[in-house]
Amino acid sequence: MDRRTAMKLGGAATALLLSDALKAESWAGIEAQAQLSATQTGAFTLAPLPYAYDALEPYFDAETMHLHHDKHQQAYVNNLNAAVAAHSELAGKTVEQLLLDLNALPESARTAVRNNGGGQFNHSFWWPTLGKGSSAPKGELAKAISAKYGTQSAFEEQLTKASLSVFGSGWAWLVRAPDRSISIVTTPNQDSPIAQGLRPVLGVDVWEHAYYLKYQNRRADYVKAFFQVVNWDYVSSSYAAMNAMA
Ligand code: MN3
Repeated sequence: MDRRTAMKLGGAATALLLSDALKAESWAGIEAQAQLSATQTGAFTLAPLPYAYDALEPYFDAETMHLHHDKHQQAYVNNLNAAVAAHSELAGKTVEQLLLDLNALPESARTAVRNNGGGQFNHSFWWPTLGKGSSAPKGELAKAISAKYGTQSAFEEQLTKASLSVFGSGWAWLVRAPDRSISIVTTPNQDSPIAQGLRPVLGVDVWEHAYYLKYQNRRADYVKAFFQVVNWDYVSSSYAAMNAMA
């Protein structure tokens, strides 16, 4: 099956094809990631938000969402395109392929791809995990969280603690390792868990651009608000899809 055929078959098939090509231990059928995988031209693009800019009000304000998505993520996309355009051997690679083996990249592109490819991947992963209308994890994810952390509130406390521990800009994540274990990790800047072989399940963007307009320096208030806008239905089904595939 060639890539064009895989694209026509949709996200899940594309993800499987990539898994094959990369001999990855596991590959999640996460919709946002599959959409990214379908970017075949080397011309990375900014996908629209999967909801209205004001959909997460009053927790995440519309103005922040506009800036965060339209300006910050767009800048990552533009810079990633520029970095890849300067290296013909990188043409056609997906953002995941670029991030999975940063050491294989030409040294002159490595930092730009790490930062901007990470920014593109992390934000594209992130937007669909947000939304309103579901308040708790379900199914396999609910079981995994209670096995590891005891209760949902204990888990949220741990993820909050990790979010507050990030010095400067970065992310806190719930990740899934190839052995199916889950854990909480942090990454600096736009480093992505996939570069460490970990699949993100849930992330908290703790860059000030995510919260400064509304919450100023009060990162703790922002993280509290974050838990009001997690789309647990989406996150739970993405997690179940990871388990189903590996
Ligand atoms: Mn951000």
